[in-house]
Amino acid sequence: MPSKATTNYKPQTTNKQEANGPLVGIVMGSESDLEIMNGAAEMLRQFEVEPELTIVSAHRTPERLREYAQKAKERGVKVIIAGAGGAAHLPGMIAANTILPVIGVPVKSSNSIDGWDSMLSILQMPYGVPVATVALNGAKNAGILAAQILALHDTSIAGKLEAFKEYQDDIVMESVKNVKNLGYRNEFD
Ligand code: RP5
Repeated sequence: MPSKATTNYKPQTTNKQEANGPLVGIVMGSESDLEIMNGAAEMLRQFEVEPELTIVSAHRTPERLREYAQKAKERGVKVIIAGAGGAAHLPGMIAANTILPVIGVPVKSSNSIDGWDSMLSILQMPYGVPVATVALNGAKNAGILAAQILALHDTSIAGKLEAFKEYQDDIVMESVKNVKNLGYRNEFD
């Protein structure tokens, strides 16, 4: 039998954001979107933002969608990332029910026709209800964009984004060296 102390144990977190509730909500139409949408969560963790992540289906759980979108702001969420495939109405319908910024991720899913269906469903929002749409399967960029929005009011996240930019520069410059070493003419560097 575990002791009372053991059963009452709750993991302590040093992450201020985790203790205060999620700043970013990641939702997706189906568990089958998780492989792609996990990219957004992984990216955010690189900036020490622990998002919440769950399934909300525009078509299969319309009431849950409404409740999630309408309660997100009062729960302290600042940005919502929504991903779906096929007839991808989730990001748009989330945006219809909140004033929080919504980043849409078109997912190439089992029911997609090449992903264009999902992309256009998310991209072609009518006037008044914007969704910031990233590339097909671009969940990682959605994570970065969400971090950039948070960084407007968080110098710690801003610093991590600056470091990330420098890292990307370093990676490309490494490739420049590699290609030059292969013997290609380059009088620029
Ligand atoms: C969309 O339909 C989901 O977002 C998913 O991309 C796609 C297929 O869903 P499942 O049939 O795999 O649950 O609503």
